[in-house]
Amino acid sequence: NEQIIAASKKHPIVPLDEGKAYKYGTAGFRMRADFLEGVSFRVGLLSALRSRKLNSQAIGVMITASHNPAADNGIKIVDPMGEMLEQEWEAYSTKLVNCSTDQELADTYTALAEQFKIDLSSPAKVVYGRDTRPSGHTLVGALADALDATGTKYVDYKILTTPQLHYLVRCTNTENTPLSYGEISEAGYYKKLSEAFIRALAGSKVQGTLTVDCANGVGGPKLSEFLKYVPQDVCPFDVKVVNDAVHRPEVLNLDSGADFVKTKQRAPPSPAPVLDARCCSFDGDADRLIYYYTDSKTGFFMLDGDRIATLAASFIGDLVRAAGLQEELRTGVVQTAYANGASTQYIEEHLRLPVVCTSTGVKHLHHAACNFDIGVYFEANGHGTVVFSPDALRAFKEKEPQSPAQKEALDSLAALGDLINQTVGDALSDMLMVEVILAHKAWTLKEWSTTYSDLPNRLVRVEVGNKDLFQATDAERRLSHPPGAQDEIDEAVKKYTKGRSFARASGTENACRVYAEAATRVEADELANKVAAIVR
Ligand code: 16G
Ligand code: ZN
Repeated sequence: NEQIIAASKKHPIVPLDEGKAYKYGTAGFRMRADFLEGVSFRVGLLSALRSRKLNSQAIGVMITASHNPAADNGIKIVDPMGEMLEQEWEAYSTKLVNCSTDQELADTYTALAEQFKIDLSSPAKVVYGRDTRPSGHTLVGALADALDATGTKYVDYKILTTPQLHYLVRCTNTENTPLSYGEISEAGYYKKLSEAFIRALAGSKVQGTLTVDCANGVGGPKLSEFLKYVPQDVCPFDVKVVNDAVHRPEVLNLDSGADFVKTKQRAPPSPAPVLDARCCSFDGDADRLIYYYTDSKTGFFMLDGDRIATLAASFIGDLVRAAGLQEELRTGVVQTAYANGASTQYIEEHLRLPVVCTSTGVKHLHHAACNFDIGVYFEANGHGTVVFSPDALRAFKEKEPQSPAQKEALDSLAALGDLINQTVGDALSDMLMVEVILAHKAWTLKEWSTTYSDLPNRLVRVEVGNKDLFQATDAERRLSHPPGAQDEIDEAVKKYTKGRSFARASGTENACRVYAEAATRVEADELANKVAAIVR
């Protein structure tokens, strides 16, 4: 305890304004970086406890603020299989971070250890990485001091994308087991992906050039590194990496990246859009992906998370049938209330697959997707992946094919199982999946975009005094509080053809968000404004 107190003095916590507390939110602790040094130290203490609680398995810590401005940063804890921290422990980390003195911190740490019967002399391990933000350097220093003070072994993987860190955590904890996930190194990640990419293409050729906007974040250098692992003679893959100025931290996420494209509904101004070019954007830590193109007649067209989900579900659904596994394996799609109603209808009626709706936040979607043998999940904002159950992966490898076509389908499914990051949404891995599917179907983005037509929709951010007054149920599709609000919303929605609208409190800022869709642009806007007025 002396050691913890002495080390903590070097990384004091910044007191917040009266009545405010730090909170482990949807994406961990996230705010202006100057507040986070003490937080990072305390997250180190918590990760050490969590590792010891889970039989010395490695815990991951990722330092990133994703698509937020360069001056922000954030800290997230990753559980042993590469999944998000268990929810109950979010509360313990919030508790530890909000201790007001070093003594209270040390006492709370000891109390948690006692509560969970943790042997503080057993081994513990933490692995961590950070994005390209300059503040990350100080934050990992504070983290390492906490790990030293608690006798925890650690590996500093330096600069990584968020999904790479998730990958490394899973590899570390499955080494030399039947669940082994890959070589425990950044190079191992590239090798696994490039090898699976070639296998999944199975001779199909990627057409034309793909332009990848990397938001001037960590995805740029990592994508360039990955490309060195793709032998151009075997597998021609023409990628133009743009917005990769990581040496200029002030331009991170500036007028670029997946969040910019999704919220502004337009291509990044730089480089100047090229007509009909196949483009995609990563976000600042490369866990979100959005595709788009600009047509000479119809202008900008975006293929967001909903489109990626439908593309993946349609392709994988066909493969499962071709492999004769449709009776054995349950395939389904998980969305949030933000998914365009047209995409949901397309999946249910055209692809004939079940759709589950969950609350916003990757942990909710991921969890629900794991209830299927093949679970496709994407948020409309471009974060998502496809998860395969152990039964599914076994079937791909062990089922005896009865025909060459069936063998081909089984091999493709096995390759996708290796290509698609099983731990979390991964822009690089998802991009390779999309490229594989487009290559197999010989589709351009235009052909992909004609599978269904989106309902016009509008998202409004509403400033409210206290967003906690707004409580939602039914996967955030209905308000239970304040009383009466939902009845008013229902009244408004009834008046519109194909109308759908909901309001929910943001999990990341003090505001409410209103989403509305309807048969026409004018109606969607009108409905959004009406519901915003009800909430305001
Ligand atoms: C976080 C979530 C993201 C979600 C967003 C919603 C993770 C890793 N990230 O960024 O999935 O879409 O919050 O923000 O879970 P909101 O609650 O402010 O609308
Ligand atoms: Zn991100």
